Amino acid sequence: MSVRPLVIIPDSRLRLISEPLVRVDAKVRALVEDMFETMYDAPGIGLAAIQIGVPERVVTIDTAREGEERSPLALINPEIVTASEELSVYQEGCLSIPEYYEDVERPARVTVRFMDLNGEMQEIEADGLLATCVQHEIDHLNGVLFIDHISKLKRDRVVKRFTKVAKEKEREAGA
Ligand code: GNR
Ligand code: NI
Repeated sequence: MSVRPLVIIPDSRLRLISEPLVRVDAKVRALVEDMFETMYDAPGIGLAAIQIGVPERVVTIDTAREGEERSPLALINPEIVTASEELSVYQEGCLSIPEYYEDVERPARVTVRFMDLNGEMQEIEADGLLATCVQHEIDHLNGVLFIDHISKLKRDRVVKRFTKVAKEKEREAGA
């Protein structure tokens, strides 16, 4: 069990399409444990495996508030099967784009099909923050970031800022 380093933009791994899993074995369970540990440590309400550099279709979520009991949810190969026409707006953030927040509009309710840690198919209906979070995480599995849903002007500005920081860090490390 360990907290793993987070992959931050503009790292090109965040643009990979993650691979589906064929079965849930001990290796997948160990990955999920590391993902929960990393997500709670951050802290964040969701994490996709690619955010710790693993291009597999695995997501962890816990939208319980601080002080509330934990409600961990692990989704293997999650898929949206239905989405409401009604949209809702949430201010989103992403552990791969630290300390940047912007409003994003998405379907207000979704039905999600996935495999659980016992390898059994499950379906959940989500609304509110959970609906937003699960869509944000499934986007990660497809190489999509929440900044892809905002204006190009805002997106270019934030990518530029993180690119500059990454170059500075690289230079410090190399010097
Ligand atoms: O911690 C997170 N908070 C959040 C807030 C609003 C919408 C989505 C999210 S997910 C984010 C963690 C993350 O980057 N998951 O990929
Ligand atoms: Ni994210």
